[in-house]
Amino acid sequence: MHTLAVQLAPILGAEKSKVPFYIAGGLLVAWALFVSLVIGMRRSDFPADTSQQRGVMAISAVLVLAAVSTAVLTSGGASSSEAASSTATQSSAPTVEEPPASTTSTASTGTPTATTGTPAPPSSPAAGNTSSLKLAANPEGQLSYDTKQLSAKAGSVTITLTNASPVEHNVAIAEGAKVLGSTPTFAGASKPVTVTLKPGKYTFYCTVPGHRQAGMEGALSVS
Ligand SMILES: [Cu+2]
Repeated sequence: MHTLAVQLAPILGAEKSKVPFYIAGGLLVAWALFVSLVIGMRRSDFPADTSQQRGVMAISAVLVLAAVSTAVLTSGGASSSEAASSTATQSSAPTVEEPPASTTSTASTGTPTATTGTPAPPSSPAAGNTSSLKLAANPEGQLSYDTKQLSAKAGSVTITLTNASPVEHNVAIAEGAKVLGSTPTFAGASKPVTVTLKPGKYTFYCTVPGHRQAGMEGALSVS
């Protein structure tokens, strides 16, 4: 019975929490040996009847269930298939079961720090700023804004134009001769225009013909 020595070796070396698993597994192996060797070989008429057959099957089922369940309980989260296979290969059970438990714990603790470690998508520091500016056309219909000087931080710059007059206006943001963005041309409402700007000197003006020349323009300073 050198298989018994194989059974006892991991039991003595294993931690106490796995003892129920080895007891149940040992009982299962002992039962299998008993049925196959003692009864099966010496008694040719076995199983004698169906009740005896059912008794052997019932005891076998209970022992397999006990071995699998104790394997699952003592292995700390290993799947039932791993537990079932470890009952078949008893001697390698302690080394097989330890790695999955440790890898799952490091994986679960690793993910939260990974998600909190990168809160925002990569972007330049300047792009993080958002400036919101207000501009109004003359409410009496004169061709002028309420200011000729605006300033903003580099990044996303929004100018909201309020035009309470009956004359249609807009506001465009330009760098030199290049228009970077503009509101629609409208009257009796407020509409925004948003552009992303680096530090520098820009202009804003109304693109309705004649309005810029009449005075609807100003300087936009971005720092
Ligand atoms: Cu205008």
